Amino acid sequence: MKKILVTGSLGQIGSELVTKMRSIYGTDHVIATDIRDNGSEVVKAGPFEILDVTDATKMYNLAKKYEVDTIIHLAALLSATAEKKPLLAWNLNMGGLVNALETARELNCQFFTPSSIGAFGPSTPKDNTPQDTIQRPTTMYGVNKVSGELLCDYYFTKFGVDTRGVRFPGLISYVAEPGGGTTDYAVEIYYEAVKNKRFTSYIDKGTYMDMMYMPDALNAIIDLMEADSTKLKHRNAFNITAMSFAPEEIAAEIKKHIPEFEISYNVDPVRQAIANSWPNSIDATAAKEEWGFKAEYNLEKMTIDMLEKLKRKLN
Ligand code: VAH
Repeated sequence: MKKILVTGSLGQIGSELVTKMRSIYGTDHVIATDIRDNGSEVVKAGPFEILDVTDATKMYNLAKKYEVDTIIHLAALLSATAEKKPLLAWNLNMGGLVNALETARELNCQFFTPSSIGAFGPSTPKDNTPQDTIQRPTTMYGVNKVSGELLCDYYFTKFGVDTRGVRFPGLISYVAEPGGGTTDYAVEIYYEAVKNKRFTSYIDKGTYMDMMYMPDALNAIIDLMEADSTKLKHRNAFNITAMSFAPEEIAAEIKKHIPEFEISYNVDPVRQAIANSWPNSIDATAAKEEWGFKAEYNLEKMTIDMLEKLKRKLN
């Protein structure tokens, strides 16, 4: 039976992935860790440890103490924050990753860490971006993600560590609010629609980015980690996506449910420049063929669920 250590467990992905994995593998089989204790259900419902991922010794000791066989490494700074604090981002994103990979190597653990559409740059083909293509990102986050992909492949070929990863698009969820991303406008718009029936977007109209609803992201992680390794031609990391839209399109979908909802624009040049450097849409054929990736939610279905869940959460 799997025994899993998750870093960044209180973040946007971790806070839902830990709960879902505990329901599948057993509460005591999923050890949640994060740099702080926020008293949430993730902390209270099962094993939780404080862990700063730049502390290699503590990470190794925790993995050994709980005799884990799987490491899900999520702790990282996202694109907009990384652009504001590039050296902190390099030290945390790459230092944490090396520590997690070394722990996985020494304790023979299976390993997952996410990459991102941020691993592509302005010279990457923007439409239906291929699985294997040019990756010259112009953000520190993108440099971290491309370096991370290469490092994870190196640990697989050099040391035989079973490393796997996906290039996540923007993730949309109603449980833990994301922090410091470029695609987070697509989360905030739902909160503002429910609370104020209006939203000012920092990303300009006509800016297309790949997106995915969190339930599909969680299933992708679990499906990839359970996949038959002999079928994997790629490892770090697979293109996956569910939809691609621009701000005016998500606004129009919300208006179908909240007719008085209005969107306006106050473009943030930093996050707009990041968004402009990313693909408009990516091709997920390799993930579909090698491990059966599929997304259940499109923009229409996600909007129905997000608005329903947020009306309950906020009211
Ligand atoms: C970000 N949500 O905006 C993250 C993600 C593809 C975007 O990597 O930085």
